[in-house]
Amino acid sequence: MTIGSTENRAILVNSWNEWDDLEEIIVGIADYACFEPTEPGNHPQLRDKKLAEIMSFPTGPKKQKTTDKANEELAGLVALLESQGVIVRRPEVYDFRQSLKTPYFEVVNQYCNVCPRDVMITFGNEIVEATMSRRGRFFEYLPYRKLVYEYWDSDPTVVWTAAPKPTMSDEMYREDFWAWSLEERFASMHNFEFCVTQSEVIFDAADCSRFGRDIFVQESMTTNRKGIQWLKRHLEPKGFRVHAVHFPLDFFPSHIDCTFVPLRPGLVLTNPERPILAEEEKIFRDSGWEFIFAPQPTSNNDEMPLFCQSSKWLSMNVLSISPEKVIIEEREKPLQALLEKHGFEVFTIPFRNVFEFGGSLHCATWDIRRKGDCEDYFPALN
Ligand code: DAV
Repeated sequence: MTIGSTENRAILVNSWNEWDDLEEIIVGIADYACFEPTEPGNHPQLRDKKLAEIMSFPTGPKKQKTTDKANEELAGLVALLESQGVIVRRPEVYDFRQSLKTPYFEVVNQYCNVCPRDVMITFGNEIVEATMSRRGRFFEYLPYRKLVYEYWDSDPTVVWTAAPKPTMSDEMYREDFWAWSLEERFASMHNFEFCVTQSEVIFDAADCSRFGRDIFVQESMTTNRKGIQWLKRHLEPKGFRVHAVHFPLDFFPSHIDCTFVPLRPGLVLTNPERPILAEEEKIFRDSGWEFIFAPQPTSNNDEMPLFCQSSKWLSMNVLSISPEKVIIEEREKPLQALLEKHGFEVFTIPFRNVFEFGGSLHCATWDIRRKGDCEDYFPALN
């Protein structure tokens, strides 16, 4: 394999998969976070259905106390990572309270930069900024630019790519998606048409999962087929293989890391309510991969924080420090037991106050450097 040879380089950016020994990572911050705006690509809902009848989803900045609590838990993650010898960097503070007006859209405020995973991704020595899929997140790459410049300036082998920015005009969205009944969703679950159309290249970085030479990309509310095609044409000439993956029972898919989570070579944590399409499962089976079902999360969907837009499956949004060590949310005891049974050392930290900022431990981070090179974990594809 020619890609990924790390001989004789002062390497700052090098990460090929989700599990190798972690050396350097970015952890998001909650300062100036706002409620995500209602827009064609996103109709945020209050968790409490009764409350939702009398109160609309808020706009503007989140309460200082809410932001402080999230920052405290993010600081706990930083401390744990540092205690494990990992270098942790933070993005710049950015004022998400600013409204936006572009030639194609307006939003009253932006969102936050708690979840670098959604925006930024490292493919080996390359940093890619995703197109993003929602208006409130159009400029979310900006708080990471200072870090990107630092890596790019210091390490001449770093490649830096910004994927094409979409217009995010009305034509890019299918707004009636939000009004479909569950029956309609069930009937059309194999069409994989969601709130974004196929008119422009759209992807969020968190729909990608990195398995060395093979990259799996979920088609979702935040990544369309053109987005996957762009990733394919961009990455395959460099030696990667890019595969689209689908989870037909997930009617509101966004980001693969609560659905399909590799833990080490040969082992994926899978979501029992969102099985992968059979023909896509075969790719894994043929190369000897084992799937383990995540246990039911300790909260059901109604018990998630009031403003949290993610599902109970944030329980699966774990962060690997190495193929033997994984960080999970402290309440998820059944998951802890499962992982320990499979030989992992499990670290638990409180993180629920981060949930309404877009995710859990995997979402709130962006890998810069892990030990190891590009490996082929799918011999049956050769
Ligand atoms: O299952 O709700 C959430 C992903 C958060 N970035 C889910 C996916």
